[in-house]
Amino acid sequence: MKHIQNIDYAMREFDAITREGEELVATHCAFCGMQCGMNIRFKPDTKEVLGVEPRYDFPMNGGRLCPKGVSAYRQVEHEERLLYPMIRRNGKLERATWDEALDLVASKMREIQLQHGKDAFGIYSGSSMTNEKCYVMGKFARIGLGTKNIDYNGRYCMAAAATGFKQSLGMDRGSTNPWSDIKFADVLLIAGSNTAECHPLSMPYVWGARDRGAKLIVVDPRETKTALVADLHLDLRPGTDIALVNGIIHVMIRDNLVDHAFIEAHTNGYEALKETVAEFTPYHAEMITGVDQRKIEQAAHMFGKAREGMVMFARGIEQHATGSDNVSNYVNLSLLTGKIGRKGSGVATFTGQGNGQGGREHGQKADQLPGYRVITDPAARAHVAKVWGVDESEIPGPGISAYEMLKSLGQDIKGLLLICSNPLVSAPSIGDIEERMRSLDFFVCIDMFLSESAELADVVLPSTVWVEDNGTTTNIEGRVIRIKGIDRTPGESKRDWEIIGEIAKRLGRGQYFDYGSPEDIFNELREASRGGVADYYGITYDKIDRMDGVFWPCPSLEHEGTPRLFEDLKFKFPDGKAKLHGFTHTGPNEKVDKDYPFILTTGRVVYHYLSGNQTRRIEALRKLCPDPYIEIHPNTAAQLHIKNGEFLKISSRRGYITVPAKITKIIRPDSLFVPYHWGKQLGINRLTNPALDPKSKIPEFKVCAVQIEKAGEEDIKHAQSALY
Ligand SMILES: Nc1nc2c(c(=O)[nH]1)N[C@H]1C(S)=C(S)[C@@H](COP(=O)(O)OP(=O)(O)OC[C@H]3O[C@@H](n4cnc5c(=O)[nH]c(N)nc54)[C@H](O)[C@@H]3O)O[C@H]1N2
Ligand SMILES: Nc1nc2c(c(=O)[nH]1)N[C@H]1C(S)=C(S)[C@@H](COP(=O)(O)OP(=O)(O)OC[C@H]3O[C@@H](n4cnc5c(=O)[nH]c(N)nc54)[C@H](O)[C@@H]3O)O[C@H]1N2
Ligand code: SF4
Ligand SMILES: [Mo]
Repeated sequence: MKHIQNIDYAMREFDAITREGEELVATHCAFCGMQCGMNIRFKPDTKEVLGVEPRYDFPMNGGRLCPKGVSAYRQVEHEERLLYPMIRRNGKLERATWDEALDLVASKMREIQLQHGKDAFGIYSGSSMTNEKCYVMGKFARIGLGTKNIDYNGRYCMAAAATGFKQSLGMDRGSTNPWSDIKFADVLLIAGSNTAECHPLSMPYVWGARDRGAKLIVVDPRETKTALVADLHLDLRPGTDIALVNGIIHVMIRDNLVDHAFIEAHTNGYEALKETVAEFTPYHAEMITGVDQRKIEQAAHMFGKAREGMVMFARGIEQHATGSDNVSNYVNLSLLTGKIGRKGSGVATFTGQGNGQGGREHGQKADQLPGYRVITDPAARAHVAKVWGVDESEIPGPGISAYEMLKSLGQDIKGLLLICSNPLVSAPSIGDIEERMRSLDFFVCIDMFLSESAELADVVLPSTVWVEDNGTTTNIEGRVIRIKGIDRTPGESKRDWEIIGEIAKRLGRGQYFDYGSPEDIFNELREASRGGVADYYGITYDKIDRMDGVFWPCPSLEHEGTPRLFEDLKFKFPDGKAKLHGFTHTGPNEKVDKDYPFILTTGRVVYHYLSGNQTRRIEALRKLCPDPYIEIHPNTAAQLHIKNGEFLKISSRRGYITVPAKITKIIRPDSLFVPYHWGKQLGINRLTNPALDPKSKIPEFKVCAVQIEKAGEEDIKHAQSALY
């Protein structure tokens, strides 16, 4: 029963061809939330990995991979893999045995907790791991270590989308629709997403819709490759999405483009929203956003008049101090026009990390238990305690969010376990965070490459790469799929869940983590999530194989999963109605002024992934984009007499870096863009503003105030020493 056929392609009938002396394992990409299907070729005797090919039998990507996908396998045999545990001795990381390293970790955990209390040891986790590993991390924090302080890198990524969806729709699954629905839209509004570079395999869906006549509206301060092909590009000033959307809503109400019957039957809050947007005439919106008012009128008509339409967005609207409200305001567009719950109508955020969806559902969030349960809810606690076989009182309460945890290092948090994240590149204001990390009493890091963060650890434990283990991830659509691995553990490396099990054993809690396989973990996760919002109970490994993945919620073994949410127009609130919220424009936390006159925004390039700890090591990718740069508009460059390639010193109130100028019309004259995949002296997060959205605690990565000047010789030398 394979019910979702996403991309049509002629080659589906062809099976992958296996050459003599090779075997294939059918798995998914290590990188973004698309989770494209791929076959990894390997030698069955030595388990050496030889190459990769796209899978034709997985509907999401149907025979295609992006540049990161085709090179992901090059991590596997990489010479810089961590192959044995290391302990810091006399200031240097030195080879140690597993027993030495694990004994030290457990004894330091005990010591710190005894001296400073249970919560003084924190866990900082990540969503590039399988559901099974993310689940184990949440459980280990609560009943292995007994700390309330666990959070994860998804706080920087999906947190605002999650909070925004909850406040509008009552629940969060990144997309209300399967990706196969996109091509049935008559209009696509894509905001703050560099789709072509960050979710390249989503582009065939966008083009599919356009082939059927759909209009494309792109909202982005930069003329990205996606904006280039748009019917309408709204090139707003970074940090002004609320004003822009208010302008669009104003026009939709004024010109009677809203669906009054839908609003009446299925939403609350319309009158208050109407009042909020009353002052946002297109002219007023233009004054704030810098977008021509005629384009705002056009967008309202294009979206309002279409029969089916999808609103899609990503970090460009989410990584703001008003991130959750930005999300809800974009969701308002769908609700006001009744475009939800149908083929071709709905809302979606582009999930970032490979398991950015599943990783935010099963308990590694500070305030959450498996199944998207709330940790303060007595019924949720009782359910999970029963599955875990502990007394409910043993489960701590909510902890602090990722950036708040980093700010507490050396103070409330004396010891840290870091797994699957590299905050010394990816957190805001890394200059400050580095100092705090150095002040920890004890710091252990689990990674497969020595990251900028791992370099500071007291103990480094080598883990395996994604294709050396089995498990599941949940993709951008909410589809649970299987990651299949090759049975190999290079050197002395171990799988994350095995390492955590070993630590738990040494803490006297081994009985709760005594799993034989990822499938054992998944079967426990199914029970723990049962009856929750993200109900995985009805999903089994076997069913995933049979159905090309299963969409949650899937509450029983007979249930076929839920590709499309809200078909019955019952939203997850007690009265079944969605909530319209009105927001007034407050703007970014940090405004430009005469000392810091430019808006800096940050993001990605197609060739690198996140902190770059994986992709900067892959030669094929590094060659295509070796170093960071700053995008600057030709007019701005001319005014400041800046030449292409010239080194610029960019400063904010928190720090500075020096990188070469890339003069390009892509960017607005009042704004600058720097990709963030590098650390140390090339880390743009030395500058970014750590202001958090109070609702979701996502940092404002997308706007801060900076100044630029031609770099002096010393700064250029310092920068050059880190360039390739
Ligand atoms: N190549 C590549 N792909 C990736 C990743 C990667 O690192 N590299 N990471 C994955 C992950 S974890 C994530 S979260 C996603 C991120 O995917 P995206 O969110 O698409 O990527 P970003 O480059 O962070 O930002 C998207 C766009 O937001 C725009 N933007 C900046 N400020 C504003 C604003 O105020 N308003 C609006 N409307 N737009 C704004 C930027 O110009 C940029 O084009 O990508 C995933 N895919
Ligand atoms: N300025 C700025 N900063 C940003 C953003 C931005 O747009 N602008 N985006 C933010 C976003 S959306 C995100 S998602 C974060 C991500 O930032 P990070 O959390 O730092 O992301 P990664 O680079 O994926 O870090 C993962 C680390 O774990 C390792 N790793 C990978 N897989 C595994 C595994 O299975 N097990 C173990 N043990 N280790 C593994 C990798 O080698 C790497 O060192 O960055 C955020 N920071
Ligand atoms: S689009 Fe995403 S999942 Fe697909 S190959 Fe590229 S990085 Fe991998
Ligand atoms: Mo992300």
